[in-house]
Amino acid sequence: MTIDIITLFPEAFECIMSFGPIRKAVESGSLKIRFFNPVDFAPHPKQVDDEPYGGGAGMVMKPEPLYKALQKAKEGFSESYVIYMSPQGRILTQEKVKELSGREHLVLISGRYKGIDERIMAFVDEEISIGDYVLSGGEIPAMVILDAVARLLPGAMSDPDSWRTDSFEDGLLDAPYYTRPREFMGMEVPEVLLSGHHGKIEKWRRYQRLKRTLLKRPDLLKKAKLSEEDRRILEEIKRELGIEE
Ligand code: 4FV
Repeated sequence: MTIDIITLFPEAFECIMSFGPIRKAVESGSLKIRFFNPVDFAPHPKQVDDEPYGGGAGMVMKPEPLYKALQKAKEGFSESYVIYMSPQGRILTQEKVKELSGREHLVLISGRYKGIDERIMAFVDEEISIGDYVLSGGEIPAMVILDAVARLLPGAMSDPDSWRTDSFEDGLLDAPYYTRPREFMGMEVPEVLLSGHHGKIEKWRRYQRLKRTLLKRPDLLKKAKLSEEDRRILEEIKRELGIEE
């Protein structure tokens, strides 16, 4: 897949592209990343922002340089999916990440200043937010999508199966992890994990995922794929912890 990023600061991405799943996905050929800087599409004197009509503080990104950068990025692609990163967007989820990782061409528009001229939204397929707070630019949100999508691509992860047990994979939070040493600061590793009994270990991890999701993100349980056994375990945990409905 190709992920194009429209940004005034392409240099901001150099670091996260130089290691980990993003670099490995690019090296394995499953991912191509390109940058389009609106400045390169702005007529002299290269103005990419201007005052907002109607007054008010801050500046707005001008439509023409953004439009030309977008047209250039879409050249040669039959199907491009254009995303504008903004607080007005739907909050990014792993479900959305998986959907995006199946596409051939993504264009991520990273705004700056107060945002982009609203007329560019006519060329945007989806608005996505990474959370209910305000950043100084859309670059970090674009990096979030880049990392979350890249790690699902062939060649990105040393253990391709690793993401299968990730949080949200089946709508639940992940189980706790332990590694050597067996004893740390007086704290032991749960016995079952040392038993080598994979059935018991799987059961324990499922129990932990259900319990942690119930305690930390009960909202997720509504959408999670739960078996009858899961529901029975959840009722048992609620009884144990005295959690009312
Ligand atoms: C943001 C977010 C975000 C708003 C104005 C960039 C800033 C500035 N994007 N999720 N939260 N964007 O705060 O995606 O241009």
